[in-house]
Amino acid sequence: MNKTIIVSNRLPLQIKIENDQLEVTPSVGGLATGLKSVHNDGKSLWIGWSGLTEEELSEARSKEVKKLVTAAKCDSVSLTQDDLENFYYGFSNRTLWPLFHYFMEYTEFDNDYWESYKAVNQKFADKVLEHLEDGDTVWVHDYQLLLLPKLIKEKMPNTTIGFFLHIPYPSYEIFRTFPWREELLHGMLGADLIGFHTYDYERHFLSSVKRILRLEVNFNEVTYHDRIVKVDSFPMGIDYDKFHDSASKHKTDKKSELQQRLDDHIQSGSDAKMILSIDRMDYTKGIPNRIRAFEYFLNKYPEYKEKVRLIMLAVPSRSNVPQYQKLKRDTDELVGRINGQFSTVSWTPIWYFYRSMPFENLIDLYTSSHVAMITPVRDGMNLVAKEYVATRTEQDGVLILSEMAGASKEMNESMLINPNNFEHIADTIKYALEMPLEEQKSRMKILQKRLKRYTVEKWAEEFMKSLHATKHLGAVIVAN
Ligand code: GDG
Repeated sequence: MNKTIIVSNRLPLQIKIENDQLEVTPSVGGLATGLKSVHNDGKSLWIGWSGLTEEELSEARSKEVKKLVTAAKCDSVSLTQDDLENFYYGFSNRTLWPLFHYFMEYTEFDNDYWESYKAVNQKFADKVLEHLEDGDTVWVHDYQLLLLPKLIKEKMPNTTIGFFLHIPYPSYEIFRTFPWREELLHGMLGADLIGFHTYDYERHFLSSVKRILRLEVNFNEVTYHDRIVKVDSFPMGIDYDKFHDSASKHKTDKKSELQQRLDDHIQSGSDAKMILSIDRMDYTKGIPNRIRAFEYFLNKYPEYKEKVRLIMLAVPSRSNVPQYQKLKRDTDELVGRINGQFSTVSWTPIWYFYRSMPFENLIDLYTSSHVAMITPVRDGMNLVAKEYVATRTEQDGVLILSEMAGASKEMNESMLINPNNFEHIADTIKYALEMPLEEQKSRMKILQKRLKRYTVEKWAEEFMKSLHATKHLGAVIVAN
């Protein structure tokens, strides 16, 4: 029986050293959930990095990790501290991440980073090739592994390879500035199917392929050597039932301390309302803009003072990259300034948490907030927006969503805003806070129906179906 190999930068397990002991927890992220059906059914293997560098692993410990990883039907790629610095924090997060999110001013083109990126992609390829047999299928994930499809295809041309990009694909005008643009495109075109979250990303990619490589493109098919590469959009969903059911169950569970505090706030005034935002602390998520827009709202509509609170959960991320450190300082300062300026003895306008929270607290936040304000300046999809909607079991609540998030393409019934237009955001916050229940429900109902239908499992299923169908495309071009 042929197998499916999933490849991503990180494995669907988190391995840490705590008190000199290895600690393993399964990842609860969207990708791990979505690929459960692909990974658990039938014959499959997941390849990725364990989270511990070679320097952190003694020989004995490596064996222990190997055992844990094998038990979860995985195999790990061994990375050094230097790989981590140059491939991960360097090329992946200081070059590709900012460039693909339109942050040209943050993008570093560094040859050492590039060399490391190529070397680490080769390490992943070697690991895949160790396991690969004729007729197997490989699904490669995300921007850390753009060169991998080609490295596999060159050695094993009969392998069916899928690639999915979780972040935006930028317009040609941005992508063309990239010094290694041809190599990157050839790397991706090693795949038989290339998937993006939205049709726009797909179009941008095809335009780069046409203009940079001068390849023939027919609708969404690229003729590449003796093959056809299919390009398509697969908007990623969430595990709808998990969020919806947790929110229903949450009503009868014993209240957490956080929930108690949230209830106290809501009961503090007859119309006290909460606006929620949750993101990784990342400059693409538009955190400072959101705080400034909230300040603008309080100035423009002072009658809302003491009646509304912004709850902001910012999860620490990539904190050794300078731009992330600056973002953290700017955010701290902005929150401090606004709270200093507006607070009263009984009211603090912004509750700011810089940490991650357990899943149950996330549900507390989603279910207690009248409005969710998800306003990235650029975001591949944004699953938080979808999770908020899934937890609204009474179909009340309003989602304010940035047009710059991939999710906006499927969530027209939310209140769409441009994250740079504070005037419009302020008016939208007011509208959301005053929206009649009937309108909230009619919007939520449609949003929920769509999310329930196109879940993350469905996303994985559709991608795999489309990937297997490409076998037929290969046959057509050979016959011609
Ligand atoms: C990338 C792309 C694309 C957040 N805080 C906590 C927590 N979370 C969970 C959320 C959500 C996930 O993390 C974040 O997903 P997003 O999609 O919002 O954002 P990225 O991490 O930037 O993901 C993005 C995604 O890939 C998938 O393709 O949508 O555009 O940038 O699931 O619930 N979970 C827990 N505690 C927290 O404090 N337990």
